[in-house]
Amino acid sequence: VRPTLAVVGATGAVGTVMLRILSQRADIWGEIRLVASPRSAGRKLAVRGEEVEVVALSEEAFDGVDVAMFDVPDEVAAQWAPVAAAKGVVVVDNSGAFRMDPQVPLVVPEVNAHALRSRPRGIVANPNCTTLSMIVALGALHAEYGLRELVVSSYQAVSGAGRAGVDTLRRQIALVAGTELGTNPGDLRRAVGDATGPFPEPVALNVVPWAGSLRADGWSSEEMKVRDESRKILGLPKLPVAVTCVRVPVVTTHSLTVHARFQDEVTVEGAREIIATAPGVVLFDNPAAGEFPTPADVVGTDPTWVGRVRRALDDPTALELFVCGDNLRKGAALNTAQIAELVAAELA
Ligand code: 2RA
Repeated sequence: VRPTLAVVGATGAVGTVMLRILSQRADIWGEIRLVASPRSAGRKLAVRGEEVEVVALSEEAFDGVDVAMFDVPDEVAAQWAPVAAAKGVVVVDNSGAFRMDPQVPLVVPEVNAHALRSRPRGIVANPNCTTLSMIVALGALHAEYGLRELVVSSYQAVSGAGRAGVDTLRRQIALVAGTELGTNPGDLRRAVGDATGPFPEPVALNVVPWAGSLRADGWSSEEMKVRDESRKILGLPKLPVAVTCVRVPVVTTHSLTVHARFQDEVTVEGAREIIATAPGVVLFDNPAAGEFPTPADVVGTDPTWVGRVRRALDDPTALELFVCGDNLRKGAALNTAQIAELVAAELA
């Protein structure tokens, strides 16, 4: 019999993309049960071409379930993932609740599928979308060259902050379109007023050097996630990682600039070949023809796109890259689906 899958958080921003991905990928599942907050119970959503009624999150919702994907806030996952796991369900959790738990593997199938073997809590964690948007490319380069240091800046899409993020950008764009706002200090902030949604500053016609919440010494939670999760996935617990996370007025697809230093000298030709042949990565790098990845082209696609591959001018062991990945697909739903498929293959 084919395994039963539960999608917990089916009505959210990532849940919506998940249902689309489940409809597009090889159909390995028996029942797909859609689970959400009691507020959404009774709604009908389409998956695999069928309307499925959403059931409320409860212990019984996990009866007979083999694998459950969680796309819910941290506190909901922290409460309910152990409930599901106690019933023998393998949980693939996309929240931040368990990622750094040493008893929970943090898995990117192209990079560290082997980590799936040990999951004593019955929970597997899916990385944060910013980490995921670059780590497949970096994992491939690390396997060949041995990573020694990372310096990263992100250009994060507003859908990383969920539906509220997208609604906020759209509202602000409507407010500023056709005006001369953005030409005097503070004019954008005054026009937008309190309507900054999940962001601390206007995001339309602006860039905001902040994502997440405040951590020690001025770091943001998003920056700490990129550092901690990259170390865990790559198995490099002491990797020096310098990161600044920035929100930009893009709906979906995170971009990153990466300065990656390796053990020995690298060549652009070698790096390009690794990137071009790595599973899940696309090399799109011909600046003479105006070709490099941008969110406008990458959104809605599965791979990690890499362009602007250069050797650092002052360090023959380092590369400079520009990387784009759809933060809702590989950055969230797709990676979760890939992990769940690996677990399902074990159960078969
Ligand atoms: C963001 N990475 O883009 C976060 C969401 N997990 O806000």
